Amino acid sequence: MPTLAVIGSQWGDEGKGKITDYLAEGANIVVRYQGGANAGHTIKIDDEVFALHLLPSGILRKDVTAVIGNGMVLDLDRLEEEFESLKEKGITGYDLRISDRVNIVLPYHRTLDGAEERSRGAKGVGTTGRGIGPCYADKISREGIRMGDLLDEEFLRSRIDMILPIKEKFAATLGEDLDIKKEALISKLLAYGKKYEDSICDVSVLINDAIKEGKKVMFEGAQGTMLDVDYGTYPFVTSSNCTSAGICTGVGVPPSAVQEVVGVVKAYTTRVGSGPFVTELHDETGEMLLKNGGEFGTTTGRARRCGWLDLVVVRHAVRLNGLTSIALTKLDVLNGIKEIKVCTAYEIDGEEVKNFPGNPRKLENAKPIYDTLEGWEGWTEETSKVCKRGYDALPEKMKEYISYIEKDTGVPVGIISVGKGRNETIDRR
Ligand code: 2SA
Ligand code: GDP
Ligand code: MG
Repeated sequence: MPTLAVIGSQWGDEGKGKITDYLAEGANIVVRYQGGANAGHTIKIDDEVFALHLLPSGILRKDVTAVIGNGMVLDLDRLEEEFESLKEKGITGYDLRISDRVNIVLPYHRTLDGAEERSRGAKGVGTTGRGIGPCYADKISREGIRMGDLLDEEFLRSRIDMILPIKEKFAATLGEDLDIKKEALISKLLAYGKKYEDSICDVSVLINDAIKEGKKVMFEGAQGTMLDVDYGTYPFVTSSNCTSAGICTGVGVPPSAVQEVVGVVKAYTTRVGSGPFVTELHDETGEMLLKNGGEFGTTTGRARRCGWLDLVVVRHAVRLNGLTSIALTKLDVLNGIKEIKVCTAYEIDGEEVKNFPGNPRKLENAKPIYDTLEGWEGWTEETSKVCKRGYDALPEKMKEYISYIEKDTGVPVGIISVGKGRNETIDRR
């Protein structure tokens, strides 16, 4: 299949990094279409662990062109840090392209992110503090700086002259003095422009041409469906369209360009940050998932909230993204649990609700309706060995869990992940 998207089907951290890296074998291009340095995609190759925030997960495969699409928000200081950490691990010589239209995260976006969160008080979103919301807000209110602007000093100056006073006034209303050193900022941006001049391009032309030539193009999502600014748990969401719809505007391709859509589903649910989470567990099972799953933010280190698999959420993701298959991850974390619960619907004000509600007040009253499945207690085989033997070697109860998800969602589970490594993966596609 020449084009394929990898999308988070829950609240992010489903294992998109691992799955994108796995699927990127033989790919020509991996392009990210939304989000910024708030993302944290972890990839384990042999004994080395890589945490990517801005760079597409294909960057670790030789011969893959990694592309930063216009729908992202790009923090060039963080990009430097990311290159540095890859260099320390011996990764150099990649092919990176950056959209001329991508909006740049500036230092004042990070300051404003913190100031806005503080102003929200107890009702805060729990952002990553990476300036994501303020940068996207500037994009929409037409007060952003884009990558292509860094190549044109006169234009950049005129933009900065217009934008800075507006930002300073707004910051003052939140009690912040941005204290921006204008000339230093302009010089820094121009230097970045020079540095990346050869990488800056029209991503829409690049990707559409590649598709016409029959190249294998992958679209990598960040965060997840429930953090989508339109269809997630608004206002507790990120500021971009994480769903497959975001690919069209975030890369500059028509809907027909996306042929396969792989939804990454974690075998249970996690969420980092504030907002509703119907299947959240506040007991020892929740603690066990946190501990065994290593559920700590890849970017901020925050502990993730944990709970049972919520199929209301997954069906929402199936419909919104047009999932053609599921990559089911972290099944190994459920090892040893006697009974596994799966949420199939919510009870809200005495009624059974099967579709994820848009009204946050309704969600406050939602109670999970569970089905209980037998776990695969006592399964102790080494996962990479089992994976070599294939699907049939998995414990019966795990296969029943997988079939249950397929039946409920109507989508085949094409990839099964039972560990962090590339070789801890079963491919049934
Ligand atoms: P923001 O910073 O404006 O995008 O925050 C808005 C909400 O989106 C959530 N969010 C995330 N949720 C899960 N994973 C993310 N990436 C990191 C990771 C997060 C981390 O891989 O672990 O390290 O904390 C991510 N990015 C944004 C965020 O928690 C807010 O709820
Ligand atoms: P992403 O944001 O969706 O890319 O996910 P993160 O990288 O933030 O978090 C997923 C974490 O789970 C990472 O530490 C991965 O290495 C790890 N992981 C991925 N798949 C599996 C799996 O099948 N089993 C286990 N135990 N860990 C996994
Ligand atoms: Mg993550």
